[in-house]
Amino acid sequence: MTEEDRLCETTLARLAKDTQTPGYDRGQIQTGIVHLGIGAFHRAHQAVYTDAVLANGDSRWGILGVSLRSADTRDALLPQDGLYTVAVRDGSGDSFRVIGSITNVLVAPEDPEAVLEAMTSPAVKIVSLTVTEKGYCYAPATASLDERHPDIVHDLGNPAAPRSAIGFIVEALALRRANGLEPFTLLSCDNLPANGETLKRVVTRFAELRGPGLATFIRENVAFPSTMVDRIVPATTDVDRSVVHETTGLRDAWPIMTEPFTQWVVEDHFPSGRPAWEEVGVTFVADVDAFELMKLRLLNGSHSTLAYLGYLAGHETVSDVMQADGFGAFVEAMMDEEITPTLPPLSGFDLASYKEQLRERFRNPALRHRTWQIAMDGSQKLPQRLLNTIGQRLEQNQPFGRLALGVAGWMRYATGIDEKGGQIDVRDPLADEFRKRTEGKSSAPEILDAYLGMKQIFGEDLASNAAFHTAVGAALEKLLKDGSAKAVLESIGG
Ligand code: CS2
Repeated sequence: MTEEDRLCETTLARLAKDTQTPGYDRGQIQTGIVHLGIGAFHRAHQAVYTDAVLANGDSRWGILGVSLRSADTRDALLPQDGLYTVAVRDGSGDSFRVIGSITNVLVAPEDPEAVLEAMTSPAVKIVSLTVTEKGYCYAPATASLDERHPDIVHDLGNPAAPRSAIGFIVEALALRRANGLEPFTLLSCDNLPANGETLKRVVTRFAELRGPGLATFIRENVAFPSTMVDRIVPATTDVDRSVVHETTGLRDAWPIMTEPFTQWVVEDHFPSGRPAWEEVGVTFVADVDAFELMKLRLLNGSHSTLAYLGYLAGHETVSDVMQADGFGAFVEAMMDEEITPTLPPLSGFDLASYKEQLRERFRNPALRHRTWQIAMDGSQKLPQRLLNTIGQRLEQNQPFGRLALGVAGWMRYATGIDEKGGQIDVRDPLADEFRKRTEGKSSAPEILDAYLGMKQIFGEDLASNAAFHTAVGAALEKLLKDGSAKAVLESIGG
């Protein structure tokens, strides 16, 4: 591979004709947004909407991306002048578009000061985040700041050289306040219920630990609109890189693979201004909660359930799982009978087609979305994806056998041993604790109790609820005895 065929400003003209390019003068773009957590999802979603705003002629909204851990994204994108390809794929063919909205990428651990400097620039009006659930440094069951989290302890002791997103945000707000600059709007784009409020809760608590004045300032002056974000973005593989190279004619070190569907619903509360995202497909609403719950419970709840049960049944991707006997019917019944009755009404919204479309998206044969990828960080995902829904079913005194099978699937998966006795590479901030708690235990009641002791996931109420105990215990028993494929078939009466 030569440098001449690498995607960058000077090679853009050589792209295959049907590849869409930025089409605006990138030299004129200012940085108006700092984005923390510049992973694949951000590059398939917010950066694409913002690219369209820049193409509409408003050059104030370039994005400076920050990686909080590794240098991979910076190393891939900077030699390409921040450009990258988004490949949109479904069964009917692929389309390719080069995105130009990223103006720079910083790697926080290498130079925290540079990140703070970017965040305190007067031109920056928005700090957005996709740092995943664990990036909020909270206890999953309560979504309140984990004050013993090592990064939080570190950042309280070293405010000028933080490690966590929370530490960066609070220090940058303190500096802006000291410099007489208006604060930025904080825009959480992670899959959490009431993500704006959650961010506000952890940020103000952290600020309180630094000193009362700062916390009051933040509470009174900083906007935290909530958002619902949606687009399926599997991890990029080398095969994907080759496809992009062959089709577009240029080599991209880190292209993004995604689906045609994309959705962004945002609360319209941006006191310092925002891009005209409404002109490029974003929906602005007064309150996003009902959308967020719908998406988290129907899409992400089903996704996680399919990931655990599908992985255990030996399936590599979500579309493979959807083709396997019984799984499609299982997820449909789970959505209709167990999840839908827990959702707040959304007037004028066609929920039946939304659910049908979700299953169609899961079946997308062109996306190789690995069950293993979705299975990651289950301890951080379970409460908002499955447990809160179950909590509501319990209040309604209604059955929740399929949701319970999803939770049991996670427990079985997190033991680290698959149905054939092979190792599972369990990625989770609490993976060590799972191992310690379940080691040497083989019966369903023992394993169940080991997990339910983790109050940071299950909370007090659920862990001690007899009906929950019985349902998840029975599901786990079935999984251990019969395996996932059979348990799924039985739960749809097959
Ligand atoms: C997935 C999500 O990996 C996961 O946990 O459930 O990333 C999902 O693909 C997105 O939320 C879709 O919007």
